[in-house]
Amino acid sequence: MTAPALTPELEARLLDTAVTAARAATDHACRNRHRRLEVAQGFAHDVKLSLDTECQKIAIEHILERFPDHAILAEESADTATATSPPPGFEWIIDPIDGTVNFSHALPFWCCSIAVRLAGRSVAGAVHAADFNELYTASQSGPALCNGKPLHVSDVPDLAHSLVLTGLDQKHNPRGERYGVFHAIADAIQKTRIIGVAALDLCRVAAGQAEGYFESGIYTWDIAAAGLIVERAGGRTETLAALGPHRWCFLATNGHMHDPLRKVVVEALGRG
Ligand code: LIP
Repeated sequence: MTAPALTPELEARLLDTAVTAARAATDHACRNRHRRLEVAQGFAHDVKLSLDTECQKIAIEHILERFPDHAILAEESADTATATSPPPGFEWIIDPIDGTVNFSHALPFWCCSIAVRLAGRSVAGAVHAADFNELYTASQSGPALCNGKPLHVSDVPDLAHSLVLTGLDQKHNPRGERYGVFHAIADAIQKTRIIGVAALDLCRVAAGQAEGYFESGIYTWDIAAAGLIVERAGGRTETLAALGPHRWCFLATNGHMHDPLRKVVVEALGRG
């Protein structure tokens, strides 16, 4: 089956739909903030909120109203046990609340991330960080924007002057390698930060506020929209390993210090 044609008009409609759906999801989360502790499922280092599922439903309704025959891959309903290939046509990738733990603590570092892929490649994406009033967008042939203003990655050329956003994969990687990689990155650069919201971290790389982002294990819905935003802002993204269904070891940078950071990460991962 051949992939459907992506005209400029369709690209614009897809982006507009990603924005509308992301805004609708965050609007629901904000209006129901008083319910932020309603837990659907608890884990040792993570949580699923009732609002995750509700916001996801709202986003899906907005998308299917406009594109009823498109496929959906969404965090709260995804099958993370069975390996599947992306469909040949359009597929929407939804993280209704990225940074759920932050949201549940009333920390403002959370967002809704929505991307649409064609044959497995992101062609449009929106990240809405409601508490910062920041809407990040990009499309395959359009610029990366924050609230309509162009984004560009930083010019910082080397590790010594770089700030890198990262995370600790506590849920899926209990063996301790995560601390080895963290130490290696921390020793090589100016500063690391763990903010706990991958999509927004990547948008901050696109905005030139951080030079890099690395996580040893992260899901497709955390990176599908913001990875495109980094690329359209002039940065570089790279999947270092496929870890299982929808899960990746992932690096994104301003491009200038990509190879040196990649070397640090790969060597540390190799040491286990
Ligand atoms: C979270 C990410 C965070 C990562 C966590 C988790 P969620 O997404 O954004 O950066 O370190 O492992 O995946 O679960 O809040 O949508």
